[in-house]
Amino acid sequence: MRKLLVTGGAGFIGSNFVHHVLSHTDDHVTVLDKLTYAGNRASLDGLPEDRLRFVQGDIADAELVDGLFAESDAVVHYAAESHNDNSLNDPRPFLDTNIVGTYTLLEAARRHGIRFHHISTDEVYGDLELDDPARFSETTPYNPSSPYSSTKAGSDLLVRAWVRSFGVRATISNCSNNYGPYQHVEKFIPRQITNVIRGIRPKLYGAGENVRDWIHADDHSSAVLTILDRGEIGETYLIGADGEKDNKSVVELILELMGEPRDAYDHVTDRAGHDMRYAIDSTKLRRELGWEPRFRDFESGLAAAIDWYRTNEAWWAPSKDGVEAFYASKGQ
Ligand code: NAD
Ligand code: TDX
Repeated sequence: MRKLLVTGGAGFIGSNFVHHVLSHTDDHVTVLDKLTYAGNRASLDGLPEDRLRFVQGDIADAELVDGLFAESDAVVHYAAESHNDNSLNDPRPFLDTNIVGTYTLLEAARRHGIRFHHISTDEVYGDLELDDPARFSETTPYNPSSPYSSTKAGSDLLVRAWVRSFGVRATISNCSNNYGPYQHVEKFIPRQITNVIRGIRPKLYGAGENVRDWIHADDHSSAVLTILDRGEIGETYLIGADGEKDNKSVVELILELMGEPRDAYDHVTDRAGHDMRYAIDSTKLRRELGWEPRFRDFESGLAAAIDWYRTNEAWWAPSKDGVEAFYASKGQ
């Protein structure tokens, strides 16, 4: 029986991983989460209480972190400020959590000699042209565009340095865009679904040609558990499920699945520095660790997510008006 510490376990992907671990292993999980605007304790409701402990706190709190590392066998680090649009508005929390917070965890991992898995993003590689046949791989040079992605890139480089200089037993994964239940309504897909539910027209940044490589959050979780169990220390693994789609097609599909005309959306002010295209080549993870995604049909995964937002309005409604007021103030 392993004792796992999961940072950011009340967020979208972290909570998915906690659900996944508790249903696929005998592990006991401690979640460390600050419960920022993005964290929601209710995302962990219904899980077995004898195998899950929740600690509210900051990953940059060295004393708290040290005590929790002393009681754990391994750490999976999801906690982050995660939204590009927020990072353009106020970068400071991104530096505090993504850089200083990760540093604080690495120092504790070093002191306690503990296995550490760092969750990161494909955005550290910058973006690709629409007609570029290339996809990101583990050897693509870092070239982040936004305050968010540059702080994630910085956190990845800290992990690599702590592996090489101090022998920390860490792995890193960089995943593409996730979708599924429990995602905050600030993000693209939940924003458009909940807009339609509320009778608001979906909002597409710029021309909507930008491409994201979508993966279901359940597939991200199974990949992370695979890397935690079988990944080689010091290695980086890219996680992706061959799900490239342009934003315009995604909005049109959401409208169609929700019974609305496919063109019932607005074009709004584009994001500053908007990355054009992300695309992941996950050959290394598949070949070396034998991982495969289960959700290969985006349309049915999206339909299930739409059902979830329809039946779980109490989960997202408290955030919706504030998020839309923030976007409206920026013409988005
Ligand atoms: P999220 O914003 O939904 O959740 C982040 C969680 O971290 C929240 O529960 C929040 O309360 C917590 N948190 C924030 N600051 C904290 C702090 N200082 N101390 C403790 N807890 C804190 O984000 P997400 O979409 O679930 O992303 C989780 C991780 O996965 C991030 O590291 C992100 O970079 C990475 N990632 C996300 C995606 C995606 O598509 N969403 C893709 C690839 C990688
Ligand atoms: O209302 C919108 N309209 C729109 O066209 C919003 C919120 C977004 N967009 C566009 C911007 C992007 O091209 O949709 C795309 C996806 O936007 P986000 O959901 O904000 O995701 P992105 O910026 O791609 O980053 C996400 O994937 C990588 C996560 O938020 C990151 O945490 C992760 O690292």
